[in-house]
Amino acid sequence: MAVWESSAADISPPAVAHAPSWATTVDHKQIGILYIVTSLVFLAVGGLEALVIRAQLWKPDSHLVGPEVFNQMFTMHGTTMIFFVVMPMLFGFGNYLVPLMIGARDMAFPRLNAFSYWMFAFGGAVTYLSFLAGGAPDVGWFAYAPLTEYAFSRGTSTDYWILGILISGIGTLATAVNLVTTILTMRAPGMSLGKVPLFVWMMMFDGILLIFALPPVTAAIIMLLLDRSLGAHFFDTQAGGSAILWQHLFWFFGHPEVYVMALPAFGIISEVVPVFSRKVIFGYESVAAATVAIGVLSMGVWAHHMFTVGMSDALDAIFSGASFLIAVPTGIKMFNWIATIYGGKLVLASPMLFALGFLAMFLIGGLTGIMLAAVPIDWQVSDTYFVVGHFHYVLFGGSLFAIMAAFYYWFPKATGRMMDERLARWQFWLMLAGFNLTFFPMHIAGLLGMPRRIYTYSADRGWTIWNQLSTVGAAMLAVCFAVFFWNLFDSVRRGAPAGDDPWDAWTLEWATTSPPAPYNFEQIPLVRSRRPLWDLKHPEDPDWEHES
Ligand code: HEM
Ligand SMILES: [Cu+2]
Repeated sequence: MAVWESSAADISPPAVAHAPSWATTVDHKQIGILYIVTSLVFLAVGGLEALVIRAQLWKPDSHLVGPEVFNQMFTMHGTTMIFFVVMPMLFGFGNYLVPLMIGARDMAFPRLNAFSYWMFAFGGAVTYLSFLAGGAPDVGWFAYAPLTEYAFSRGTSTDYWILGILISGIGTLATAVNLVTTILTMRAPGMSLGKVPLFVWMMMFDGILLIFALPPVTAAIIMLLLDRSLGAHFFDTQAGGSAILWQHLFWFFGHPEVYVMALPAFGIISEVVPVFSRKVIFGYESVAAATVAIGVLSMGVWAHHMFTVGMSDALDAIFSGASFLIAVPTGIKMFNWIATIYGGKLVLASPMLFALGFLAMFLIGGLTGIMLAAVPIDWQVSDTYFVVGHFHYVLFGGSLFAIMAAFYYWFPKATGRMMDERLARWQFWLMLAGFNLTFFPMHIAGLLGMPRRIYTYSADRGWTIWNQLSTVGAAMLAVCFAVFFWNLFDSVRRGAPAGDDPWDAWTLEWATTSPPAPYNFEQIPLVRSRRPLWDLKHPEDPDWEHES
């Protein structure tokens, strides 16, 4: 049986095709789509908050919004983007794709999976309900003590932040356990761990990383709750507590969190780049091994966020060294992707364009990261816009470019329709230009001494022009996302029929119909190599004859 043979006469959107109810579903594909759609809503909200920040900083001595609102905007923007956009969006893709890619019928714990989604949605809602209860959180996404102690943060906004993050964190931990279990126990016959698609490999380490990184921050958040409501003094220096303790606990999670967002993005790139270079990935084993190395190392670098709190020189040196080290496995991956592209027959369709955008932007973010790992440089630019520029190249460049590649690549699988390629190109160039225009000048403003999180500045500082460039860039990004949302919306209804395998790809998700039936595969496929679909399509030259 040709498993990729089309039987999908019905390509209406999955919502219509087979959905008794989205509210009660335990199907991994529907849950994946719920994750993705919900995080798109949050992306729009977080983007609007960014626009408020940028509008306020457009000119010196601006009074567009007051300082209170400004603090709420950058806090909610950061919190939203990290916890309610990038992480759940990547989990959405993981949920949708992992069972399909390993030839399984669902996740290991389908009901737990639904629970996870609802905890994320509920946590997000709780955080935003603060707006109705006297004001949104305004203490920054890393919520430094003692600012968050009741003495400095009256009212309930910080409690909303605590509860929202706590609730969504429970869902995240459940997803992590679910992903790891699924990948370890539900792979199709013949698919050893050395044969899983790299996206699956990276989602597994993503889960493992979360299982280690989440408990400390959960503990810290509960301690903060105790401080605020039951008179404990964990972080209250006046009563013998330690504010630095918060920073250690928070960043023990906060740094790995960067890789929690980056690993699935690396996984997406590792799927897209080979297919659109028409080559197998260069060095599968070393990409997989580098993932493990990144996972381990990322647990040991958290205090590079704390070079300026007054740790000992020895500690500064140790964390600086460990941070430099992490560039090695990351560099290995970069090398592997570039070696895959090199000499390939490049197909410059939209997923590949965004993947190339990812490679270039993430490289810049990585390079400024190495600069910041050098303690003397960090001492100079810590808490300036240089850092804001750096981490947006890593987070936005690293995750959103990959997420866009994922949308254009897998949309046909989930809906049976293609997205519009012409709009995709418009979006790509708008995003590339807008992104660099927004975030590159921030490095310069930072070097000129502009601190982060200031609500306004005076005209004589020389920061005005760099802020104006940033704000124009942000407006371009807004247009870029409008184009993207329109393309999604319109393609669901009117996109050209895609067929089962529009990109001539070779992993198992393309071996079933588009959209897949609720049970995914009529027959669980037998796997003999890393490219099972290639083997089926090319019986004269199957991969398993070459793979070790
Ligand atoms: C639409 C594009 C975006 C623009 C224009 C933008 C702009 C900004 C600005 C101006 C700040 C304030 C910096 C400060 O005062 O310290 C900020 C903070 C932040 N942004 Fe974005 N951003 C965008 C997208 C993203 C994305 C996609 C992420 C993904 C994770 C993200 C994560 C953050 C974080 C974590 C903060 C720190 C908030 C804090 O300091 O508490 N941003 N952003
Ligand atoms: Cu870090």
